[in-house]
Amino acid sequence: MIKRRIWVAVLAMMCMFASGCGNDDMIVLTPYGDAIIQNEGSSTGTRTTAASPAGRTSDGNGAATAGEQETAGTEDGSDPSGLIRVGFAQVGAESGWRLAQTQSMKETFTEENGYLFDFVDCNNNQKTQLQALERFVEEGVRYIILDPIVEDGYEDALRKAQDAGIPVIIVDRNISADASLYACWVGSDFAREGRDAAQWLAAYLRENGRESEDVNILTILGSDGASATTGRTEGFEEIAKAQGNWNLVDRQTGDFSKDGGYAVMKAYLDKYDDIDVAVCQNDDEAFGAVEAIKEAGRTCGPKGDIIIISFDATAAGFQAMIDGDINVDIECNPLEGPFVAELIRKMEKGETVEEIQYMEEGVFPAEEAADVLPARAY
Ligand code: GYE
Repeated sequence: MIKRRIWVAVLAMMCMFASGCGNDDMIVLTPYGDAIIQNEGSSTGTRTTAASPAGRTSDGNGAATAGEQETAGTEDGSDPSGLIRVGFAQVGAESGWRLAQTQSMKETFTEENGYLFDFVDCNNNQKTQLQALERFVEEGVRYIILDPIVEDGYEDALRKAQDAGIPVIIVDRNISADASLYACWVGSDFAREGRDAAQWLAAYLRENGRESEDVNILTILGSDGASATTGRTEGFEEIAKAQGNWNLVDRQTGDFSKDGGYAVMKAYLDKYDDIDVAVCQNDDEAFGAVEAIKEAGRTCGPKGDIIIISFDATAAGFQAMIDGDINVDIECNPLEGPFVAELIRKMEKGETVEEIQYMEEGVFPAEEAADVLPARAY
């Protein structure tokens, strides 16, 4: 590996100084500090936003540069003050995770750091989000950050941004639009999170001598159409279906909110007598579910009847584990601001950016919560 890194670095330098590479070759910087040579048209999972003398062009599809449109800012999309204008179309404020992500972005894109940040809370409404994107393009921001509420329906908006030469960085949730329509994506591997949850459950049942029991599982889904929902569901079900004795009894949406989690769990408790596991697709839903379980005179958590699996691993989720209400929290890391800033820094310099970047995440069972919580950043 080290040998390979030295080799590619040497090759990259030879290429730069001896112009031994064709015009179409480009040097790609990987997140590990490696430099690799990439031919135009070859795909190594990275994307270039080439620099023009004015600082930026579109992502290579021959669309207009920012200077060719009428904007409220300067020609290259920066503010007259010299700050870089960045528009962020945020999903909403439905959960503790979401607030942590918003804070990460707001702390990163400050005026002190050289940015003029245009933040829009889209209140979980795709129409509002599409309007925000349209306004960003009309006003000629330099970069757009989009956290897509649902997977589908962004093609036209992305095409307009591309035509205006504005790179779009997708964060957190995935999008079904063709990857050629946006610059790059930073977020979580939701299917892996779902598999992690199911694998934790399999190990937990084994440790407690319950591996051959019938296990009745109820899921409280996240918001409809969101990739965080579909990914976590697919990942969990992939492992669950291979178990033979796990029954996926029901799944209904709690919309990633505490109220939603409460309402769905209350309905489940009325309808089903024998519930072994409740999979809550985020912490807020888990808090609502725990409330409904307690109100019904039932118990949950490591010492209770119903096993609670949650996602996000916010500080409040850790506290609920310490309080004995949740069994395990699958981490989803919302601190994406610095990653996005690094992508913008590279694009400003005309460097290649990573097309896909996953956040680093772990699995936290209740017995570790008290030790880990003090070091948590969100
Ligand atoms: O799990 C949930 C939020 O998209 C990963 O959305 C995000 C999810 C997160 O509301 O709490």
